[in-house]
Amino acid sequence: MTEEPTHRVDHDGAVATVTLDRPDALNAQTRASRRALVKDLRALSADAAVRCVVLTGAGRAFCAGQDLREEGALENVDDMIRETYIPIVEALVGMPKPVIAAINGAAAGAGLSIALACDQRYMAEDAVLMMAFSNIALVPDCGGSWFLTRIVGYARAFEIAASGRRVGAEEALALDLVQRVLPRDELSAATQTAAHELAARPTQTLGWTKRLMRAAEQSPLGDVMELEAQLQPAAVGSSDHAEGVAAFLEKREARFEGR
Ligand code: T3D
Repeated sequence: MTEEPTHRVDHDGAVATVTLDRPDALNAQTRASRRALVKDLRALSADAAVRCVVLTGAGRAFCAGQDLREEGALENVDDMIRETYIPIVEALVGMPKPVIAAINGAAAGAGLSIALACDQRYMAEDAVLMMAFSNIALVPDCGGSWFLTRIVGYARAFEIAASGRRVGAEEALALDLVQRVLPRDELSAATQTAAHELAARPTQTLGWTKRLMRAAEQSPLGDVMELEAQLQPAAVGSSDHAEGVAAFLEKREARFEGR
């Protein structure tokens, strides 16, 4: 039996858009949907023609987290997390190119964790973020506690997680949980414009920048400066660096190719 696709991947030039596509379940995720997602995220990671990824949801939600109707979802939950949730986060964080979440509607539970694992978040003005885990007496997973604490600090992160309340767009922007808030009907176009702009930047170097800044969140200054010293020779040797310097000296726009 062929399984229904649970997300789709659309390509437009160097931008790939991954749309979680179970709208009747608010794009809640099952074990099978997460396996399929991991596979495609890894493929996008390896595809040099893709220079920016957008992650969004079909219908009125971004992602409601775990599908609470999935039979057997809680069997061997620790292994399930290791096998399917953690690899999604690792694929997004380790993606050697920018990933923008276009939060078109509710991002709840692991759905919020997944959005927080992206590099940037654009949010529809009527969308909500929810650390829904405590509402069903679960602890945060999929990296949610790590990302939220780093972005908003311990006290605010704990309050949001413990209450399980809805965080609206205005508050999310003020807390830097999202970088832009847009009317719902403008979200997709604005995200695509930003994605195409990012895709025209020196992609390989942005991948290394991601790596450095993620390391900076958890490593001492000396370690990060050492990693900078290790990565800079590769950046210096890149054709995009040569193009960037040439464009600067010739007073023209650089045409980066991502390598
Ligand atoms: O459990 C494990 O395996 C461990 C791993 C856990 C990871 C997690 O993600 S735990 C957290 C799971 N997610 C939630 O608890 C979120 C539950 N959903 C909500 O809180 C709300 O639905 C939303 C805030 C997302 C949206 O609210 P609203 O008012 O816009 O919609 P609604 O009316 O609550 O939901 C609409 C429908 O979607 C409804 O179905 P119905 O009545 O129309 O047939 C609702 O049951 C369904 N739905 C919403 N979330 C889920 C879901 N169905 C399955 N799984 C869901 N997560």
